[in-house]
Amino acid sequence: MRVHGTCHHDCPDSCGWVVTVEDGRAVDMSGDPEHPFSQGELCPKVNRFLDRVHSPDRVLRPLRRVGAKGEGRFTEITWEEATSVIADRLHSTIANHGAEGILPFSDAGNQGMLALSGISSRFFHHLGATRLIRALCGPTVGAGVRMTNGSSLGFDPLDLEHSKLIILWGTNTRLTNRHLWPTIESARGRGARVIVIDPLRTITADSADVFIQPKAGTDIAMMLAMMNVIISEDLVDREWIDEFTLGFDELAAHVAAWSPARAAESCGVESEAIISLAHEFATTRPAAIRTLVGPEHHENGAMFFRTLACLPALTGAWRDRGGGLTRSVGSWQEQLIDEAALDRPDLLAGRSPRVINMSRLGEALTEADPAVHDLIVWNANPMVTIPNRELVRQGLERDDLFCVVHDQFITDTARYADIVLPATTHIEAVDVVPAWGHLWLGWNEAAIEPLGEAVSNTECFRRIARAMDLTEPSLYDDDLTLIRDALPTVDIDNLREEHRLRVPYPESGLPWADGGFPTRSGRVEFASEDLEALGHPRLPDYTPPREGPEGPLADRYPLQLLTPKHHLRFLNSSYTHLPGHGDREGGPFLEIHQVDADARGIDGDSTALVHNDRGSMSLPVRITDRVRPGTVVVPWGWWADQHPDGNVANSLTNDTLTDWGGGVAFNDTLVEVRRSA
Ligand SMILES: Nc1nc2c(c(=O)[nH]1)N[C@H]1C(S)=C(S)[C@@H](COP(=O)(O)OP(=O)(O)OC[C@H]3O[C@@H](n4cnc5c(=O)[nH]c(N)nc54)[C@H](O)[C@@H]3O)O[C@H]1N2
Ligand SMILES: Nc1nc2c(c(=O)[nH]1)N[C@H]1C(S)=C(S)[C@@H](COP(=O)(O)OP(=O)(O)OC[C@H]3O[C@@H](n4cnc5c(=O)[nH]c(N)nc54)[C@H](O)[C@@H]3O)O[C@H]1N2
Ligand code: SF4
Ligand SMILES: [Mo]
Repeated sequence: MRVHGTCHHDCPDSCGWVVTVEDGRAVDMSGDPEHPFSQGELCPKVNRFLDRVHSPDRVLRPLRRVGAKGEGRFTEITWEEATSVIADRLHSTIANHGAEGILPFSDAGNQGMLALSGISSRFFHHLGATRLIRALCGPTVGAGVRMTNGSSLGFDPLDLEHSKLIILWGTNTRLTNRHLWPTIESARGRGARVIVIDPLRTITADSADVFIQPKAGTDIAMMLAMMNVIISEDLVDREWIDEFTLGFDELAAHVAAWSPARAAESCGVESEAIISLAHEFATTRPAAIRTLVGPEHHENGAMFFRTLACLPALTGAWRDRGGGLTRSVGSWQEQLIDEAALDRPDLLAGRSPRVINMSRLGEALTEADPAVHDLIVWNANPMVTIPNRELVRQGLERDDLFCVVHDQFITDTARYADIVLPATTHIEAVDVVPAWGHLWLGWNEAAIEPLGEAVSNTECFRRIARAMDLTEPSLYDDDLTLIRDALPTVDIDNLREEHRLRVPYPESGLPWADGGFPTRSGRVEFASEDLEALGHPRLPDYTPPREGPEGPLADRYPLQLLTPKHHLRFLNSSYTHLPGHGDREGGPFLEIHQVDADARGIDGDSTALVHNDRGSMSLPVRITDRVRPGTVVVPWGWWADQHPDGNVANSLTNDTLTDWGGGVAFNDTLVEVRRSA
């Protein structure tokens, strides 16, 4: 039997796959050649997905902790025992401290629609638990673009096929969005040029026609100077500006002060390079800017994207198919989803529980008032993925904290759990996957029965609800009912049969050619009263990060640390612990420029201590010319026991929130490095 599914990872590609099942066992998995985006290819992570499914390390029964928190010693218990312990504890927290003492914590470990929300949201709404802001990945980009365009919608990335200039601005396409690369190569075959802008010379930068390497967090200065050049040399599209934008004169006056020479000082890119970038962008048609997530992880992350979104409006790039800005297309998909029907916020019944930002988990567990008593984690591994992780660890070590983790493995986070619940993998549960890198909504059929006693996220919360004797009927809706309710306009039987459907998108491929921007003015807002009302500059503006080379900490910690996605065989914190993945990537390391290494007596055979006030870690050194002097890199995703001293990249990272949008400034992290061996 061959069963079709759609990859669930938090990855823009949402590839189609086909699982071959014999006697109830999955014996093969391969890319679905009919998938329009992934075209039969999976990636080096998911090529070995069945090893993940059948891994001897899978958690297949509920577990109760018997060792100290963090030690990772557990004993098997029944589902009945597990859910009754959880039910008793949640009831007692609600009775003694109120439901806000419960913190649900989840991310996009499985970004299927049901895995992400549905029963879990209903359950916590019904209890009146603390609400979590999930803003680690993407919301800041959307919030920034929305302040300019009123909407975060960009164009279909496959239309890059038509582009003659493609600027990959802070995205590592060949690594993080690999199935888009053939489209870019095909545009190139027809004469398109590719420019990569990144503080790190990535594998994507290696393939570019032009590589521009600003200091991280400074691109806004470069964008302002581009606008300065485009306006002062009258390379603007006057007609488009008059018809569809607001505040051009104000913007023009403002960017007049941003000469390329001034920007060059901030971002470290020569003024000539900024000028030619401006010329090329303004004089090539169609000209596209492609971006994903990386640059949002700065204190000025939302302003980055608000400013970036001004560029295509100045030059009228939106007129052309393959011109304008293309980023996550999640919002096109979400138009099909009736979120209220899926998540049932009405179950809050007029209550308005507090909200906690996931990036501040450490603070929430150690300082929140009222305190967090119970932490329920699924779809997430915060001990590896959340900044300022030493504070997260302190919180998880609290004796009086009750922690439940629902996962497929004993992750670094699960080691701190009182109860671990076994989770299915994506071939064991039905779901629908809304992609954010292309326009196909994918069906995911369950190919095999759940292994052991593993359950899907929906079933997990149904079981906890039942153990708590909750009588709200919608907590017990089955998966197909949830899918039908959440996708009211979709023919579900057809979706299931066809394995996917293309979400509505303008046939012309021109989302904004005729304006219709849903800002208050109905125009692209170069000047924004809404931003001003929120206490931000009304015009695009560059503020250097406080934890940056121009900030007060730079004397003690002169090096800027980037912790990007780096490994072909890793997907965030997943896979690092599996054979064929972590072992083949060779272990964590510090990349440092020769100049910075020499200044510290470090060479390629050294071990270095990377440290700041939040934490420290020892790592083998790699001397590199992929970064500028002043920047160091520690690839992220490794677990504690793969690091020499048990600390991970996020032990060092900054948990300051972004200017708006609720994201976090991982990349504004200053450190010092010294030789340790
Ligand atoms: N320093 C640094 N930190 C970062 C980033 C960075 O670039 N640098 N990137 C950030 C970004 S963009 C993101 S998206 C986050 C990612 O953070 P996470 O979403 O937490 O990371 P993942 O490894 O994708 O998935 C977390 C867990 O979900 C589990 N899981 C998978 N499927 C299921 C399921 O069906 N049910 C349940 N219950 N669990 C499941 C996996 O086993 C895994 O342990 O990390 C962020 N953290
Ligand atoms: N192989 C693999 N693929 C993945 C993932 C993975 O872990 N491994 N993770 C998935 C997830 S969750 C996501 S969100 C996507 C993310 O996809 P991307 O956004 O493409 O990836 P990132 O590594 O987060 O960031 C991209 C680049 O932004 C750069 N950057 C950081 N700060 C700045 C800045 O100030 N200016 C500029 N111009 N660039 C900057 C980084 O150096 C990095 O090379 O990838 C997905 N795909
Ligand atoms: S992780 Fe991304 S590239 Fe790999 S199979 Fe899944 S969707 Fe495709
Ligand atoms: Mo992400």
